Amino acid sequence: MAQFEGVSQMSAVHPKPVGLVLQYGTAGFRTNSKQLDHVMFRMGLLATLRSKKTKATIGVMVTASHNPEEDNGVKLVDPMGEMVTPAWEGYATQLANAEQEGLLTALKDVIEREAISIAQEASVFVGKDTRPSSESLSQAVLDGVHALESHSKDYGLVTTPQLHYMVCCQNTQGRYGDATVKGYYQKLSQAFIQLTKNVPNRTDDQKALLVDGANGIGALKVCEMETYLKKELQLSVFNDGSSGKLNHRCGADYVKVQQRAPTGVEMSAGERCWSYDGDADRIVYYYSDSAGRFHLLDGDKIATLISTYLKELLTQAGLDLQIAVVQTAYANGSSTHYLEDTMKVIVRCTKTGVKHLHHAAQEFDIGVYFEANGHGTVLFSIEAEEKIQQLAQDSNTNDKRKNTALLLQNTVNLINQTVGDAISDMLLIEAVLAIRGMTVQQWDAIYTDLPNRQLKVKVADRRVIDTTDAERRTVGPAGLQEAIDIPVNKHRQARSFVRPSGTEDVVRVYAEADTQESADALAHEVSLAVY
Ligand code: 16G
Ligand code: ZN
Repeated sequence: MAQFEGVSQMSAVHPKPVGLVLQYGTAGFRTNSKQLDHVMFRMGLLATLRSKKTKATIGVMVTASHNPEEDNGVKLVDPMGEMVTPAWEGYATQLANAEQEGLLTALKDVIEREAISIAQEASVFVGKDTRPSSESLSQAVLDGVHALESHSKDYGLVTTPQLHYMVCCQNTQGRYGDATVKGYYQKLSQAFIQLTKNVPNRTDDQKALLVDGANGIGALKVCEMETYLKKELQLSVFNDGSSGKLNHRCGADYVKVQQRAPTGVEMSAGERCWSYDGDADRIVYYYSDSAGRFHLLDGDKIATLISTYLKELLTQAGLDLQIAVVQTAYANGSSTHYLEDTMKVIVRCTKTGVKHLHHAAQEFDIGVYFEANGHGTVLFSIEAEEKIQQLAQDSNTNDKRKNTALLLQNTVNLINQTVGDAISDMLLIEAVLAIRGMTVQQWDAIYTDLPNRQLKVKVADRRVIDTTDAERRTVGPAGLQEAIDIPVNKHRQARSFVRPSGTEDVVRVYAEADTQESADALAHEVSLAVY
């Protein structure tokens, strides 16, 4: 078939290094950018097949998020903006690893197994982050799409959540919004302005924020967004990519793991600051107090702030909707306690990786999910959205309930439900702080984090570690869990777990305890058990 000839010809331009084996991991393929050209071309092919199969637009995002600038990566976005299914992750691995002469066979195998009609039209949206390698790698994706004679739309430089949003808008015929970057800014900024317009006496100080753009796409896009906000937020953007290196000593991952401020941000005591990661799907807040102590407000604090706000609104509106918070093993023990015991909301724990949290959050009327690293969003069920809308339009409702329903409606519009979105999360957090008249210190004081420490351990083969109970315990190799339990039992309020990383060739160790010294010692003792 002509199409397969096109694939053969074009794949010769994007040859696979013989013997190279890569795996579609937690967040797609991710490795040194020099090894990825053939993978990108093949993901263009696979996205086209997925589009033919689903009869919908599929997204391909070229990014390696918080990894160093030299790395790159790629992930596929399914029709509603969600991650692709496990079977297709398997096809992605199969296609990426087929040697040059076996590519057509591998491709035809997917077509056969999925009973794909090759004549079906296809459409693929492509986006990329600001890494120097992203330009040519996204061209390789487009080459793959065109080799199968499919339609493509190249969004160029966008954040990962923006691409997810475009895919969802396109496949819902605009019901979710316009599939344009401008449409995205308009929808979010209007919702933010509506939410904050009745907040009395917001001073310039309350509107001012410092931003660490991680020298990446987030910096670029938040500046674009700012013009739509009509001075309702006043941002000072640092690490905007004009001089520094992407994610180097800055960005959400650095701040969270190192528990310190990024370089390049001039913060004074009490000022609200936040950091994005390299593709702007994560956000963490922080400030330093008058004694110069650094305070981090991570994904757990964000989930608490948002779920408290939503729960209050639901009570005020008299809406009987079930709200739950989804976390991972990394969630600080204090946050889980606070949510369960004080807030009385349902808390679920899943494995690391957005797809797991997203899936769990879909089971509730309102599912707030955040990883401690700052990746998260809120999902509203169709029924929940309908109930909110009915109440907002009901002429028999009293003014107070109606206003609350309108707040809820604008909150829904402000949230990018397709995936965690640092720009949308930031606007939501700012709106909640403004509506509740809270300072960042008051937000921080809702509960006190247990001191914690994360370490990485390099081992011969990290895959020998097998976990259970949402990665909170190990079941292999034999004896490891017992070796972890011994030091855990020696410390107070202690918890620790280990898991193989899905993005790096390391084992991750997490420990928390009543003091920083204890948490550090525990992390160290547990890493010795892993060797
Ligand atoms: C990826 C995941 C993130 C997870 C991280 C864990 C997505 C979109 N991203 O960045 O959610 O926290 O991996 O990395 O799923 P690790 O397995 O190396 O600890
Ligand atoms: Zn990211």
